[in-house]
Amino acid sequence: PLTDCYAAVDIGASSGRVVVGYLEDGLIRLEEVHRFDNRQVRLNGHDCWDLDLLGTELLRGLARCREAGFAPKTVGIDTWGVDFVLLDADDNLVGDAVAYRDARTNGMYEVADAIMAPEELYRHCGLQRQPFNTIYQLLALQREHPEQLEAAATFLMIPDYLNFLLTGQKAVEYTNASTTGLLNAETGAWDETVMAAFAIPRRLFPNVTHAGASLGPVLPEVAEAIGYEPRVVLPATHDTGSAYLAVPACELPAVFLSSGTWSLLGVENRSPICAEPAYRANFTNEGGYHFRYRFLKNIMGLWMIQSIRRELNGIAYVVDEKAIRKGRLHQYMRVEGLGHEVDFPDLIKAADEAEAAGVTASIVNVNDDRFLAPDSMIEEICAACDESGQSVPQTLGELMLCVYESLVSCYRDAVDELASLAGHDYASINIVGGGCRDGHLNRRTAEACGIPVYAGPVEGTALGNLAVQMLADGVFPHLKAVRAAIAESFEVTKVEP
Ligand code: ADP
Ligand code: LRH
Repeated sequence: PLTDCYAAVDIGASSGRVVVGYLEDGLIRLEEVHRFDNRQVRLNGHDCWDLDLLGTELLRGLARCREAGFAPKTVGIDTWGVDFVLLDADDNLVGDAVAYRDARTNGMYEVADAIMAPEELYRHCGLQRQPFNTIYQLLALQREHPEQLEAAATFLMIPDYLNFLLTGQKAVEYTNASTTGLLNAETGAWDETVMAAFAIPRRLFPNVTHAGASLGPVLPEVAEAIGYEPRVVLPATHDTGSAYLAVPACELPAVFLSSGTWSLLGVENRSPICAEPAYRANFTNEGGYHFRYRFLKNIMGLWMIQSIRRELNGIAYVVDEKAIRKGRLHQYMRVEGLGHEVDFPDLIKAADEAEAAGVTASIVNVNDDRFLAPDSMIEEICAACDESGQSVPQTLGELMLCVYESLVSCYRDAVDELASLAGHDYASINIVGGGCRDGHLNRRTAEACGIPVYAGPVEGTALGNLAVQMLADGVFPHLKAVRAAIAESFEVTKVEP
């Protein structure tokens, strides 16, 4: 097998994949060896991640590397942010891995604000206020299951937990830890003032470890199961942190957009901006690789499109027989005569046709929390149009146009906010992630923002993950060199406004 290679395990909220990366004639090559649908399960009254599924797919994916003729030297795991597990003193799980869209954080803003004003919290952590930030999840846990916090010995985030399964080592990686709301944005260490104020036990949190560090070889039983013995190296374990690393930044100054379940739109800075105007614009400062900060806005993103697709296909978002509230076949917008499940290209086609027919799109505020986990995304969008006195979508095309128009108007506002905070305009938007395969969205983004869009690479996140592994192995001397190799190795599509 080829041993001069690296494996990225990149797990987003909607799907996970294992991608092998290696160098060939100075260019970076990728081969996807495994892909699976991620899902949530209803456990003990909450929507939770299926840790068994994640563990199984992780091992299956690593075994597939070997079957495809690779025995990667190192493996790196990244996932979505904010979510965590607790382990007891014997390293057994305490409670479930509750997922960030679960309703347990309802009402936690009020609880938190009574302890510390949100602008004060922002001065410490520089994190965009969102109901699912880890800090609010921990406050919810304090109220519902204080005994779990008492029984716990270690807090690990999802990628940290998967690393623990592979190696037996417990480490919390910095980029993902920066999505908790408990890390100090300036120092990059756990913010003891914040932890003390919110009575979050500091003892649970291992000191943060940085991307590039090695956790050592996989456990013997893992090596046996997958057929080789890689070391586990920490990439930027937050998927958005990995994605931003892989942006080719074609026309400077560039706005970055990591486009997947979420649209993460922003720029890379050398220091955090925790001042009042950034707080008011609700931009986040997430920790990046090697002293970089992602100054960005979380925009509801393609989650809305994923939800419409699932709903039309009658697929539950949370696996539970009783959970008909999510994922029932929508009565009013069946796609007739397709002969197959509705897929993204079908939805794009519906939008293209409505646009060609001259439909005027209604616009909703995509960042309204009502769209985080509605019972029916289609009905929620229609209700928002109705409540704001606009025409209610009657066809799939009208619905899709509404989503696209609403998304790109939010992109435009975010680009404008960035420009006014930075004091200069931006020349381009560089999109990476699954969403950059959406030609309708790319074109409308360029039109709405009035600057060119550069779309690609699609597997930006896996690529950013691999980049750090290659840096750790000395394949490239520094980040600038890997970024140059990425720009040379992958085709990027330019879309003019
Ligand atoms: P995540 O990592 O958050 O799970 P991805 O980066 O895999 O998300 O992106 C998933 C999104 O990519 C989907 O929601 C969809 O909007 C878009 N997408 C995937 N495949 C296609 C396709 N064939 N055409 C257009 N868009 C697509
Ligand atoms: C994108 C992402 C985003 C977080 C959200 C929970 O996958 O990591 O950066 O805010 O998921």
